[in-house]
Amino acid sequence: MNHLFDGLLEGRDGAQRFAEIPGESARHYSYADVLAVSARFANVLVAHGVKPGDRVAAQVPKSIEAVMLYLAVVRAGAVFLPLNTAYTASEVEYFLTDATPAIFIGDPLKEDVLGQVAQRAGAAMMTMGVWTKPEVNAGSFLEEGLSAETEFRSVPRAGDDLAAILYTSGTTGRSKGAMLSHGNLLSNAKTLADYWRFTPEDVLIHALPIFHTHGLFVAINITLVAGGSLIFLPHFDAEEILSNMPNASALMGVPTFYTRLLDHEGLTKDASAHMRLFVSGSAPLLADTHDAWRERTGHAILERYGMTETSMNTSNPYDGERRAGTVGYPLPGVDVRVTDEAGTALGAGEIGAIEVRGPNVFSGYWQMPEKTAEEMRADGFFITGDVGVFSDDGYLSIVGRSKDLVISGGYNVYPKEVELLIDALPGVQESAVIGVPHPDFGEGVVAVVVPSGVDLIEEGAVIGALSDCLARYKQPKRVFVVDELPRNAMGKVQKAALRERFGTVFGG
Ligand code: MLC
Ligand code: AMP
Repeated sequence: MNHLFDGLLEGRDGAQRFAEIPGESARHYSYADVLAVSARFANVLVAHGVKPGDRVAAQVPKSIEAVMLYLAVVRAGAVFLPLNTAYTASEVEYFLTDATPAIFIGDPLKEDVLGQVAQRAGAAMMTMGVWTKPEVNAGSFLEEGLSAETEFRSVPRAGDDLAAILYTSGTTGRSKGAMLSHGNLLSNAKTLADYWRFTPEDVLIHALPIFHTHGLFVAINITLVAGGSLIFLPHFDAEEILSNMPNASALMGVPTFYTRLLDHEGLTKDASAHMRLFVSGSAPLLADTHDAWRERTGHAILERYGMTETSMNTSNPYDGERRAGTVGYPLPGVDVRVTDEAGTALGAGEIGAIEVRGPNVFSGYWQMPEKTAEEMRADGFFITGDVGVFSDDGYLSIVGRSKDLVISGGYNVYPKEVELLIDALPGVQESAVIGVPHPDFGEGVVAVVVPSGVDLIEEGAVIGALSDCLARYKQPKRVFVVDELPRNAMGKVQKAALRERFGTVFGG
């Protein structure tokens, strides 16, 4: 028994649809295809020497085959390591060196540079290929998949075996690999599918990237475990989403999805009449957005709260009040508490650190036992770094973060990582990176830089210098030069003062 794969696909009817992939070469994917293609891919992995417990890293464009790669890795008993397609080669090098995967499946356009990166990390590099374009697939993973057997006996794995490592940036600037087990992922998928009432009739519009928890585990695992189907879109496009709503029942998105859809005149009660559920997460949904959505469509967006290390922790109720500005109740089986600095649980109305415990909570950071220990309490609670408060009737609100983190369009940016790179630039004495209100991304990244000498520091030069080493979404959208950074009596940079000073640069 392979805990996650068998758990997700138990009792599926092969003839049933798993995905519709609209577009130029529109096609359908049945559950029988899921079984056959994931088997083919698992056979390819094994033929390349992948053994249980090996890591398989992938930085590949969104495709249904990339989803099958995830399932194949799980079936082969290996550990899936998806990487944001926006990461630069130097970012990828860190992940490969840290996780030492057996195979890295990457972008053919960057094969030269990534091939060297993979080689230095001791991984074999393959390219993914495009299923619908066999003519461009020479030597690719897909080409091998096309001729592989459609049967594969899934490698037995237990609930506490690793299924995936997802990197999440750290406050020190170094990313940490969150180790997620078969049990973590399956338990959360089952809980959510049940809580949000997913059934085989559901059709989820999938427009999220598939290298993060939200698009990969929440959206896809829920659909699989419920036996539902996806309308699988390559990326967010308001027009596309609206045109698919009449054939769909649910949408999952980050708040930017909802603000962009609200900006579209096509969003009406009629356009969304066939939908039963809109879920938002990964970043705070403004109460204004919640209210405007309800007004325009008649639907109350269901906001939930999670993170890479824990998958989903809390959710507004399916029935009952979906309260704007809150992330709802702890999910069944998940303990959530708000604590003071000593770790003592606080009562309703008192603000403190959000801690969670449950079958969803990860087993630790890859090869960083000291970091894991710093964030885990002896009684099994994980300290999330989020700050919150429970209402008298049990709704959790997130009121801030104790971790220095910017969330831009649902992507996390850790200021320290950006500051270290800016500080290393010639002419820079020091810098502070902050997030300030941004009308589209919720928060936008801003760098405040102190020069070391008299030379002029140009905004464009700073951003340009980062472009080779930092994914685009992490790069500051604005850079300001100041004589000195505000500090408190302890010498700590007062980021709150900077956020105040530069708070309106995006018109926020
Ligand atoms: C794109 N850009 C961003 C950005 N996305 N900049 C900052 N933040 C972002 N999130 C850059 C582009 O490179 C481009 O730069 C410019 O901004 C405009 O791009 P765009 O074409 O308008 O953006 P788009 O491609 O439409 O992407 C926006 C988006 C996307 C919101 C659709 O970022 C997205 O899909 N976000 C979802 C992230 C997500 O899945 N998070 C879940 C994490 S899991 P230029 O200058 O080159 O033009 C998690 C746990 C949980 O957090 O609870 O779920
Ligand atoms: P990540 O590390 O990418 O998984 O991001 C997780 C972080 O996103 C959490 O620790 C929160 O800070 C934030 N987050 C997720 N969902 C919500 C939400 N609904 N409201 C506010 N913040 C959220």
